[in-house]
Amino acid sequence: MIRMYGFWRSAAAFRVRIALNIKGLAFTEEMIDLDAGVQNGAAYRAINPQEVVPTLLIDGLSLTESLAILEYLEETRPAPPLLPADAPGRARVRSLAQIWAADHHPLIVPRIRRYLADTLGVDEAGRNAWIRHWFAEGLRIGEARLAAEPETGAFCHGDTPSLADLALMSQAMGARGFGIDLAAYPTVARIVTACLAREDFARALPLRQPGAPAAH
Ligand SMILES: N[C@@H](CCC(=O)N[C@@H](CS)C(=O)NCC(=O)O)C(=O)O
Repeated sequence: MIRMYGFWRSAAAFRVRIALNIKGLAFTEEMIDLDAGVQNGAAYRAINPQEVVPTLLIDGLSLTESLAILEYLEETRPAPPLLPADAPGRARVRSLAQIWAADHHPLIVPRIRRYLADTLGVDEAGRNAWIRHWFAEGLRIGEARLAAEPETGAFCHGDTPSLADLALMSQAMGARGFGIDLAAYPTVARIVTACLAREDFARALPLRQPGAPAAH
């Protein structure tokens, strides 16, 4: 059985949930309450010394870092593929995925928010401005590329989902949660709509996980 340590709101866990769903892999998820600081306790630190989610227990391994986990799933469970068959296509998909997962997501995680508040004394309004700025930057840059590049199709790369869509969705849903209107990014908004129409993406949504606030 595949097990994941995650959290309902975690963008990184969201990416992995989508991939597991697309590949038809059954899994259970134990929620590590990031708001309560459970990730920093001794019990979870023994599981993941980085004190972050996700951690994926699979094939007798304990894997961390969502992009590494996604690549492992792709190599060991290649169908259906989340990377294109051609090297230039794979380079493009990885490049897009890293915009959101490696450049922008790390700027808004709880430990960064805590440092802004506790060490730098940034108030809540300042912290929210920071978070919205970096969400918007990721969407602005993504929109510029997706709108201009001919490889963009119904999804970020062609007409089937790839790792780029997983990373885009994880940031776009977070941005929406912070009141950013995706309509300002029409290609992004169109791809988000296409992803949301799929059951494998929808079932992985943060607000559909145990512990999430009830939708209103
Ligand atoms: N680059 C890592 C990011 C992991 C990460 O920062 N996860 C967040 C939740 S999305 C977390 O657990 N944060 C805990 C904290 O910052 O205290 C990945 O993609 O897996």
